[in-house]
Amino acid sequence: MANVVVVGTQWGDEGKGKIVDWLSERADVIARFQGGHNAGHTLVVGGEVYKLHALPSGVVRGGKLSVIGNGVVLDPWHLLKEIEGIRAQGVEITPETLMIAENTPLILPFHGELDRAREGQNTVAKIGTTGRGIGPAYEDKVGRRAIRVADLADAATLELRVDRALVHHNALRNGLGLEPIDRDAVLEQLREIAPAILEYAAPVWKVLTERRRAGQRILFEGAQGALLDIDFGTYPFVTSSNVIAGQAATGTGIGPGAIDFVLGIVKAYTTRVGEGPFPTELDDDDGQRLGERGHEFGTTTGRKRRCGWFDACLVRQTCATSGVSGIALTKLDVLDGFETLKICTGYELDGERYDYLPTAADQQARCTPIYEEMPGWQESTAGARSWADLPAQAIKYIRRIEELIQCPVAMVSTSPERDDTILVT
Ligand code: 2SA
Ligand code: MG
Repeated sequence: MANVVVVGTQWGDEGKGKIVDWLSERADVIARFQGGHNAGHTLVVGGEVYKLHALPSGVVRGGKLSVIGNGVVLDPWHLLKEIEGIRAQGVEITPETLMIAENTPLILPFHGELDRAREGQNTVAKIGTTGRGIGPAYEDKVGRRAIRVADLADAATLELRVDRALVHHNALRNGLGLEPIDRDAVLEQLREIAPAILEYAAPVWKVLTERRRAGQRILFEGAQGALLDIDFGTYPFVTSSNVIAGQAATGTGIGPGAIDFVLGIVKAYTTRVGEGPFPTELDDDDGQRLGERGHEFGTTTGRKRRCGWFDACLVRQTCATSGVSGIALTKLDVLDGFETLKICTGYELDGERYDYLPTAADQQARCTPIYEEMPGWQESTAGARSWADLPAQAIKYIRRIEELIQCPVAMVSTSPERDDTILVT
């Protein structure tokens, strides 16, 4: 398969990191196309654990080009720290192995402050963000007042850009009771960091086009999940970027025709962090058990994730909006030992049956799941590497999911270790 996009099909934390790492071995270029360091991908390679937030997962493999596309919002200070940490683990990162699109908007310290100030007010405005300034940075991008990587190269442009941003931000901060921004301090910080960031700056759209023409394979690495998509997610409890597969094209500057396969990552149950509707959420022993067995704590913020049964209705919907070609089912082993498993096949709302999640927030909040029950399995599926290693009931569960979401299973992952993967050919 030539160019593959990997996207989360739920609310993030589906286990994309491992799959991306696995696929990156077969790719030449690995590109991030949205989000920022609100992502958290944990990779386990040869027993070594790598925690990545802003860097594409490809960096831990030698001989690959990792790309941060224009669809990303980049905190330059965070990035340099992350590079330093990964280097300390023995990984080589150079301008030949890492490129940042010149038109990538930056996350500045005042974006994080604004994000946290809004969240801290604990009013109706609370989203449960990661507090990393993601939303405010995207607001500035769309508001045409962002400072982009290329702006770092010219002192006069940088001043103009900072002034443009501050007009807006100081007015906003005044309303929130925050101190005005120290213009000179911001400029100084940016000038200081500019050379280190510019080292990696490149016209990514051009590099990708050339690489593609040369027959190289590109892996587009999504972060978060489709239900956090700014357009198709559970708005307003979403992240501020398009997360769905179409964004891989606009977030890097390559046409949609370049995408050969969309791999949707699907966790065998459901989790979510932050506020917002979650029809199959469990706050009983089963939910507790899913969280404990699945180690459901955020890689970025350490927050405990909300847990619930598999929602086939939602995944059918996200497979459609991302045009998923096939799915990778992850964390099946977390379900080992359950007496009975439930799968949500649709919702009931005001006496009517829905085969999709309605868009209106009040309706989303009131949807009650319609469940189908299946017997579980008592054997362990952890580490299974072929269908023959799986109990019959587990195979039935996978096949039922496939039917309900109307999308074929391309692979099954049975532990965080990269080789514990069953390929469906
Ligand atoms: P933000 O910070 O503006 O993007 O937050 C908006 C909503 O998006 C959710 N969100 C996430 N949900 C799950 N995983 C995410 N990334 C980290 C990870 C999470 C962590 O992959 O492990 O470590 O806590 C992620 N990023 C954003 C967020 O919870 C809000 O609901
Ligand atoms: Mg994650």
